[in-house]
Formats: sequence, structure tokens, C-alpha cells
Amino acid sequence: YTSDAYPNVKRNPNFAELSADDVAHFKELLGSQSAVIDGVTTDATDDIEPFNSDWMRKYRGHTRLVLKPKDAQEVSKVLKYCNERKLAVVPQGGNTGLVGGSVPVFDEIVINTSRMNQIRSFDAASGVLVADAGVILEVADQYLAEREHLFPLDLGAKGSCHIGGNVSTNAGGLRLLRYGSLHGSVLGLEAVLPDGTVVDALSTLRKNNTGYDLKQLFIGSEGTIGLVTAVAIQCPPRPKAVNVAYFGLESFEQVQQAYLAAKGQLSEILSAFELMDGRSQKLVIESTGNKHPLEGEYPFYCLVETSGSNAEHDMEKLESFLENVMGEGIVADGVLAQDETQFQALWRWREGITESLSHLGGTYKYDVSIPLADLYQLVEDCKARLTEKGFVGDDDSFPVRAVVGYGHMGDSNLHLNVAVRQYNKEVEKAIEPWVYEWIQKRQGSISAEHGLGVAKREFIGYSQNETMVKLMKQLKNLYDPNGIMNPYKYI
Ligand code: FAD
Ligand code: S2G
Ligand code: ZN
Repeated sequence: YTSDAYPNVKRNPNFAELSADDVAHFKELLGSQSAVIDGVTTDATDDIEPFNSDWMRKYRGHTRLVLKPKDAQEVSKVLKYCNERKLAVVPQGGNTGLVGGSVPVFDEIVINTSRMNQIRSFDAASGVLVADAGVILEVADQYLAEREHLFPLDLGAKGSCHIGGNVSTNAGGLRLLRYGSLHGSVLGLEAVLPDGTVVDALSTLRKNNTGYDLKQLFIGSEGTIGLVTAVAIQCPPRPKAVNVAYFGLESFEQVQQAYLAAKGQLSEILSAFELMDGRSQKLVIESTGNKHPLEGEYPFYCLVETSGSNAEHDMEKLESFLENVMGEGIVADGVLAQDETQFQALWRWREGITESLSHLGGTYKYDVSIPLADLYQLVEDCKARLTEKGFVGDDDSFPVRAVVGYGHMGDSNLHLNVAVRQYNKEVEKAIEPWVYEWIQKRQGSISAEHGLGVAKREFIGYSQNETMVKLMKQLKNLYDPNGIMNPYKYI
């Protein structure tokens, strides 16, 4: 076995190969037919394929068995058996992860959370929701909307990602600026360790200072120490008035000024501030054919969202903010959503970028945290480097089709994306490790919100020192001594 994603990664010989007896055992254990996709004793290649390849079609594993347990007790029995048999596993939610963490590298068993999809409880007084890990983010948010509450996370993959996957990647998304990170909003979780131990940390208390806060270890652990089976999360009241403005700017300097003005003038009602460069918006025009909301073309665009309790008050605030930034010459042109349809349409100019990129072939994605003043410089430097190396040009003969930058300005999180006709080792080597060195020089993070997975498995050292990596490995060995949890990834 060698993995096509990483030729120098070899399958761990200590891991057992699946047998017909193992499959019979899992079928017995999980009962229902729909819980086991068996590619060991039957040819289930087609059914298994979607579980073997990631959302970007960049990473492909070779699992022959997909298990879909329905609760923590079943997960406990499955993991205990896998641990004793030294069968490696990959926890998988909605499989929308972008770093190859949710698919096997070799023949690891996929444990998919889609059958753990019950909402357990919601308490209107505290706003705390308790739900199974396999509840789809959008389903959880719709459930909350009917109860005038909001899931404190929103991202383009909401229609497919699971809240267990969101917790396991510590997803950031479009509203972290307002509702904070999952490290703050997750009050408790239930998880299962590879030896079958059920970690019941499903506290719904806002405050609970009784010893180490162990749930935090699972938030962002990417399936490497245990499988999250349920989440308790603090949900804010759903804002009565949400609005959005979309505007064009002539320079990144002005983008920074607009962001400062938004923080100062919109303050408590500001709920998102997103950056999109001109090239990223051109891609959305090309792939959707939609008419761009502004007449002129600008090198930068921003999307500013407000969420509050009083529509007129908020509209007034947003209108005077727009007048101010346009009057000051910070913003060249702008438009305010007048109704729900326009609100959704304006958001699609930001949320549609990932999809538009995926139509170009392959994408090298760099989800990084850098000091705000340097945020866009990385895109300029990357484009200059690839042009100098002859990979970028203005006709289709060049391998690189677009170098774009967009992201969560309010979190100082840039998404640098290099779109290529097809994945190309030469282009990859021109970017990596140069991009990680660039980030390290500015004490940034090589992964702001997507995690490390397999994509950044060799680069953790650019953002974590040796002591930190050693402490992480000690924890990994404590909870997963046989290393069966999501092996061959970053730890
Ligand atoms: P998967 O992809 O199935 O798994 C992700 C990782 O978590 C894997 O390592 C997997 O092993 C592990 N895992 C999954 N479930 C569990 C579990 N129950 N227990 C233990 N480990 C588990 N991400 C952002 O942060 N911000 C964004 O704005 C954003 N926008 C996106 C837009 C699009 C269009 C797409 C396709 C993706 C986007 N993502 C974004 C990335 C992705 O959606 C998130 O990482 C999301 O949290 C993954 O959830 P999932 O259920 O799909 O997890
Ligand atoms: C976003 C999605 C992934 C990407 O759109 O905020 O997190 O890099 C990203 O396109
Ligand atoms: Zn993002």
C-alpha cells in the first residue's frame, strides 16, 4: 500500500486487515442493514466511493467498510472491538472538510455519524441545545429558528456538515466575529475513546469550574483522540433584524479603514465582515452568470452584516455608516440589501466563491491567520512568485488559472486559493513550504479554522513549537495508545 496523496506514507503494519469475521461481528453489533456498507464480503465499491473521497476530490482512501452507529453505546462497542483488533478508523461527519482529514489514507474503517441525528433537547430559558453529533448544521439552525434562537456558527457547508464535525474541526465560519469560537459556545460534549470509554462531559451549565475542562481537548482534535457523539451548545436569541451591505474599494488600505469604521460605528450590531478580492468575484460572475451588484469593477469588495433587535434602528445605523465611509472616500461604491431576496443574493457573492473555484479543476487552499495589515500581502506575494516561476499568465496555457484571496476579515483569517487546471506537483512545490515560511515569519497560523488533516500533516511545526507538539503527542498516546484514531494525519 502507498497512498496516492502522500507517496512517502506507508500503511502501518501493526494495523490488522479487515476479515469476514470482523464484518459479521459489526453486522451483529449494529443490527440494522443500513448501519453497515460491507465492501469486504460483497462488492460495494460504488456505495462506498463517496465515503472514500473528500469534498474537493483531492484525497481518496481505500476503505472497504463504512459503519454508521446510532448512539454512543454502539460507538463504544465498535471502538472497543477495533482497538482490541488494532483496526484503524476514521470518524466522518458530513465529509465537507477541506484538509483531507475525513477520509481514510489506506483501508481505515470509516465510522460515519449520519445515523446519530437526533436533537435531544432545547431549553428556551438558557438557550442550550443538546444534539447528536450527526445532526446537520442547517437542520439544527432551522430547529432553533422555530424557537427564536440561532446556531452560533454559520458556514457555506451548512447543508451537509454535521455539528460533530464542526466541533471536531473547531470550525470558524462567517459569524465568529459576533458569536465567538466553539471553544466558547460549546458547553459540553459526549465522546467515545478508542478503548470504549464513554466520556460524558455533556454539561449544559454556562459555568462549571470543577477540574480540567477536558471537553476542550475534543474541540478541534479532528477525530484523533475520540469520536464525538453529542454536543451541548449555548445558542443566542435569533436576531429580529439582519441586514447586509456589499461594497467595492480601491485598496486593501481602505478595506482596513472600512473595517475599523464598521467596528466603531456599527459596534454591537456588527455580525460579519468579509473580504473578497476582485478576482474571486469575477470567478463567481463567470460560474454563476449572475449580474454583479455594483456598476464598476474594484480590486476589493467587502460584505458587512448587522444583526440586531430593531430593524429601523439598525437600517439607520447601517445607512449612516455607508454614507460616512463613502463620504470619506474609503468605499468607492456600495449597496444595501432591501429585502430577504437581496440579502441572500448579496451573501451568495461571498459564499459562492468556494463552489466557483471547484469548477476550475484543482485548488490549493491556504486557510491562514495573519496580522490584519499583512492579510492581503500574501496573495500579492504568492501571485508574484508563481508568475516569476512561469506558472501564471493571461492565457489558458498556464497551469494556474487564478490566485484569489477572500475570508473572514474580522478574524484576520485569509483564504488564499490557487486554482489549477489539475493538481500539479510543480505548482505545489512552488507554493509549499514557501507559504508556511511566509506565515511563520509573521507568527501567524498555517490553519485558522479548517484544521491540519492530511493536507498540512508535515507543517504543524510552522505554527507550533516542539514542546507543544510533544505535549500533544503525549495526550494522543494517553487516549489512543494503539494509534487507531484517524492515523496518518497531522499527529
Ligand atoms: P468531516 O469533513 O466529516 O470531518 C472533518 C474532520 O473532523 C475529520 O478529521 C474527521 O475525522 C473529524 N470528525 C468528523 N466528525 C467527527 C466526530 N463526530 N468525532 C470526531 N471526529 C470527527 N470550515 C470553516 O471552519 N469555516 C468556513 O467558513 C467553512 N466554509 C466551508 C465552505 C464550503 C463550501 C465547504 C465545502 C467547506 C467549508 N468549511 C469551512 C470546511 C468544513 O465544512 C468544516 O471543516 C466542517 O466543520 C466539517 O464538518 P463535517 O461534518 O463535514 O466534518
Ligand atoms: C470560506 C471555505 C473554504 C475555502 O469560504 O470561508 O472557509 O477555502 C472557507 O474555500
Ligand atoms: Zn472560512
